[in-house]
Amino acid sequence: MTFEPISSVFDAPSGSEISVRGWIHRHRSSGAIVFAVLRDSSGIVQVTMKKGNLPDEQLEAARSVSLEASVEVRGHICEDRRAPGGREVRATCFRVVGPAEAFPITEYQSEELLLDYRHLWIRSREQTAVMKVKASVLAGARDWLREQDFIEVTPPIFTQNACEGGTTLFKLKYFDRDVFLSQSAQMYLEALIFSLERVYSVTPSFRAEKSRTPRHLTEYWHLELEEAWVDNRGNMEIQEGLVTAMVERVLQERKEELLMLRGDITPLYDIKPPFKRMRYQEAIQRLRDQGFDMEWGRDLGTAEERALTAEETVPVFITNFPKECKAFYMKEDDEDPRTCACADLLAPAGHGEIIGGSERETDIARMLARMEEQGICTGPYEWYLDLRRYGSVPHSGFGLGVERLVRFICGIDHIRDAIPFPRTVSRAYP
Ligand code: NSS
Repeated sequence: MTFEPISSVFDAPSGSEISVRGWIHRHRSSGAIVFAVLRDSSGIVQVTMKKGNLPDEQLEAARSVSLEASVEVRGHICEDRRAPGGREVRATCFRVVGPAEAFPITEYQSEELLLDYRHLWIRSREQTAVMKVKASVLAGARDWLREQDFIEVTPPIFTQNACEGGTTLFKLKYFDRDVFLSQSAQMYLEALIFSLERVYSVTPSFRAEKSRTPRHLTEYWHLELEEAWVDNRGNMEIQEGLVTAMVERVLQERKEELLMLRGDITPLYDIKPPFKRMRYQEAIQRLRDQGFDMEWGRDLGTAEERALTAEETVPVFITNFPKECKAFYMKEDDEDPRTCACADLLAPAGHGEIIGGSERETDIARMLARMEEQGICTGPYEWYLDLRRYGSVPHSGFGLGVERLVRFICGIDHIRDAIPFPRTVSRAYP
């Protein structure tokens, strides 16, 4: 028997015969008829098993089958307005492949229980939809980056550097010394532009952040780019192009999933260049006008980012952050030396930061001075400083939190639902 994807039930001619297989998603029997909704990776379909249409022992097997058992069905496609999608399969053959014990997830469950059973809960229609969206987001990024002559590279995860500061590092034993799990591939990407010029990577990044918020994971997927000969302005244009291509790809491939997840998809059509640009100075002024107590030099937090973007329909770049709240590798802005040539990209409608990026300092003396100011010991960074010693070149780059973007696109409340097996402060199981 050859099996077709369940979605093809809705494309094939009515009356034709089809074999499908999948898992029992819903199930009920009334008198001589058994109704089951079957699920596979392509969708769901109603299957009806009626006495006389299939051997009695198969009807009995269908009657007693449990939710989430895997099964094979052969039957005829029939129009039926009451069935999901307007069609059903009337079975002539039914076989259980893998029976199921009583499924531990029932209709109303606490969030904690769903997280304990995450390995089973990821079968849900919502979770499946999010994972499909995520795959399209990544495919859209990779295709666009290839068109723009970026080369995908594979940086390490074990590292001795703190790219984003010491407070959020996971330390582990590496034979007889300590290493960290990577917070960012940035420094390695910087090393790679000297031969490849335009590079990107997609890697897990790790942050030992005690933040229990709907936008923090301790392990997340990081899409990072680095570009030689590009300044901060060019860096922002690349971000606009990339984010637009990612959203466009999802709209092309995953409209049905988006409709299920967020209902209204029209706001996603507004994600097109130019995105808005606002200097930090203006941002804190606006925040003060809204009653926030914001002094110069403080980074924006969740509440501030939400307030700044609540009414926006396109993403907003906040540029020119004060040097004291940003990393030592960021280049000082030529026109406003109190600030960095940098930008954070905030998603609209209150979603907050999805990208952090900047032009990089290329001058070794200035970089050493910044490191000293911030009390960073240069030992582990000698190799990184070498990049300023041998053919230093103007360059910029950024990092996009894949789950942050997926959360925004899908309109989901919590970032943990943008990754199949979330790692947070309180959870590393299953
Ligand atoms: O700390 S970042 O703002 N910047 C960097 O790591 C740079 N070194 C990247 C680069 O230039 N190559 O993090 C970048 C993005 C940030 O905008 C978020 O979207 C995401 O990474 N991010 C996170 N996502 C989920 N959970 C956590 N904890 C998290 N931290 C950052």
